[in-house]
Amino acid sequence: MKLYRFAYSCYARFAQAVIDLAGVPCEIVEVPFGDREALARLTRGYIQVPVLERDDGTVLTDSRRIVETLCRDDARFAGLVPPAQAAVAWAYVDWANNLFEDVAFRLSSPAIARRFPTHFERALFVFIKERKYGTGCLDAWFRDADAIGARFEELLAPTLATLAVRPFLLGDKPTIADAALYGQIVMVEYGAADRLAALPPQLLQWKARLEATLGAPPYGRPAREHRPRAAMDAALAAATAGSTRTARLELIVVRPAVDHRATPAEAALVQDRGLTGDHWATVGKPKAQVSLMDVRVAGAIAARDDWSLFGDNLFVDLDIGEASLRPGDRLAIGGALLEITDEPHLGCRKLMARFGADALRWVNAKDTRTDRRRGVYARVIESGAIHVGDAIERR
Ligand SMILES: N[C@@H](CCC(=O)N[C@@H](CS)C(=O)NCC(=O)O)C(=O)O
Repeated sequence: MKLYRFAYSCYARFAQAVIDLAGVPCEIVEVPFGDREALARLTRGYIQVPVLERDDGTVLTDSRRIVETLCRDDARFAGLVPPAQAAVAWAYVDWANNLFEDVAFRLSSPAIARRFPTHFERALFVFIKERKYGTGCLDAWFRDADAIGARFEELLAPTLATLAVRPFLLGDKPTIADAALYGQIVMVEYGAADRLAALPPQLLQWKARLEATLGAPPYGRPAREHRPRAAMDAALAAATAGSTRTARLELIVVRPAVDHRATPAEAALVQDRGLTGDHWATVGKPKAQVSLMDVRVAGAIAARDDWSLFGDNLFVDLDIGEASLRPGDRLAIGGALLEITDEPHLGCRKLMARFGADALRWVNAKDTRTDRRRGVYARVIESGAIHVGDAIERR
């Protein structure tokens, strides 16, 4: 099945979490906020998310209808609404997606508006909100963020009391109620991460527990911190001044599916394909079988725990700028041999969604483009095993 979503959408994330909790494979399709032509064609005119396209071709809209239908028709979802708790589970879902959402979206929307990659998308988001809530509503919500935040905490208090005494909302296992809360929490993380971080620890502990059952972390989330350009400049300058290059492989990131990540200590590179288990090895371009990113740049943008969000495969302590690495140059890592290609690698809307608008501008800046801050693509010339810590040698 395919789930169409916006990354920030609480309703889409609710449906996605339900599907992931059931362990059902699902392709996530990121819908550009400003271009919903494909969505409108698929649904014959519905342009909100989520939309679910099932394997038999049927199309479902509206998160409640999607989740109801899956839990009713498909045995794989049965455990997510235990019959003895069906009433309370659905009541919590409806509370989370209505009353609680009404506060959570006001808290998140001012920053969500700023995170769209195009002026048009930002303007469209503001236009839609102002049409519904009046001119200047986003500015007012930004101004009133403390009061809205206080109401958010008040509404969340009973949930936190429950999570202090049991692992998930209705017991030992996650249900649709946890999925609905997760949708709201991801939206707030997207738009007001600092408010979330300031909440009592049981919420973040629950979130980590739930994410551990959703699939390989970090699960398409935004980075914990969006740094301003000056901070990235300073961090890169400090890293460059302080140490010599180790020419070692520091991190391996495998992407088993869209938004899913694994960071194994060892992996295999396969000739003319890429990293085993990485979905790009089957669908990627021949000149972009694997991507390499400089750890100094990655460290300037984000904490190490967030590096896998870049979507690059090999994090290397190596100068990968054009002056030292030309297309056609070869690098031996572990038992494998790579060849640098001329496929351009630039930051896109996903990078902005995860690391912020400043990070996107910073990696794509024209005056430093030849440094290849975003990374570089390579082909696999010889198959072989690679390990974190392997030396990287030019051949
Ligand atoms: N009742 C619907 C609501 C869906 C909804 O409001 N989706 C928002 C994203 S969170 C959307 O698509 N908005 C499009 C727009 O504002 O133009 C559901 O639960 O799926």
